[in-house]
Amino acid sequence: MKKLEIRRLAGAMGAEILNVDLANVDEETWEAIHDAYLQHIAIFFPNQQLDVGQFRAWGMRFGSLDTHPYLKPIEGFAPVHELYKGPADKVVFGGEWHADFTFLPVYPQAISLYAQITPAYGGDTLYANRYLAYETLPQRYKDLLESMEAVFSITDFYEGNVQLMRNKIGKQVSGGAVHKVVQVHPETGRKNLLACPAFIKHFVGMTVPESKPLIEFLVRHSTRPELTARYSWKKNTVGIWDNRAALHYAINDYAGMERHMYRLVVSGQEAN
Ligand SMILES: O=C(O)CCC(=O)C(=O)O
Ligand SMILES: [Fe+2]
Repeated sequence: MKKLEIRRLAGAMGAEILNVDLANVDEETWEAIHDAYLQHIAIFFPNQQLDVGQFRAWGMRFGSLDTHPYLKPIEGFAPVHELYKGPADKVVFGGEWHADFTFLPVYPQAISLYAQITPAYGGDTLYANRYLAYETLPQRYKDLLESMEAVFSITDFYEGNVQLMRNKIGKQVSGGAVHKVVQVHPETGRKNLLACPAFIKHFVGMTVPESKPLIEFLVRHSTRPELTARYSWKKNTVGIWDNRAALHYAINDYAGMERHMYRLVVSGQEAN
């Protein structure tokens, strides 16, 4: 196996891997990639030449794939689907800090995108490291949060997002879930903070107004610039991020231009 050539994106998280052809990955290289994914949380592979089937096979190395309840799959390649934002489209998919589908009891492990068309500038994705969010809390907050749970539900944000997308299907998910605020990552065993502003509603045993100040603090803390990385996509880059360790945010700053991604979602497992 050749050693991975890794270029870190920022102090907090994220890395580009420069010397791998995802169409030809032997077992040892796969293990190194998987280690890099767990360590860097979001990893990106520029200049890949995969067909949709190969992209799907890449995703399936991480686990089984989820069918998206709102978006049509690419014909013949379900459940891989597309994200497309055209020059006149106003709404972006994922334009708020979130971890995907945390309004479900079991939420996805990972999201992978494969860039097909990227705007001349803009359309970056922001990521925030949830391990660091936990680790940088003062001990008193860690103690307080250890036993706390929160209610997450699907919100107008997500419904509105998807309503305006082109390749949608009519199905709706109604979601509501209770999660521990301090989560233990099933593979790394590391604690991380789940303060997902798109979907978190209130703490269990507290009303919305009672929860609001602490939620606001935790979200602000989780998304401080020091805890984030930003990725600027180029055509043919494949990226994957660990939805159990990151928040992410799609930046809506390329009005008048096109952005087109293939997308797949790796299924999560029952929480511990
Ligand atoms: O398009 C992006 O940059 C990310 C969108 C998003 O939130 C997702 O794919 O889950
Ligand atoms: Fe997302």
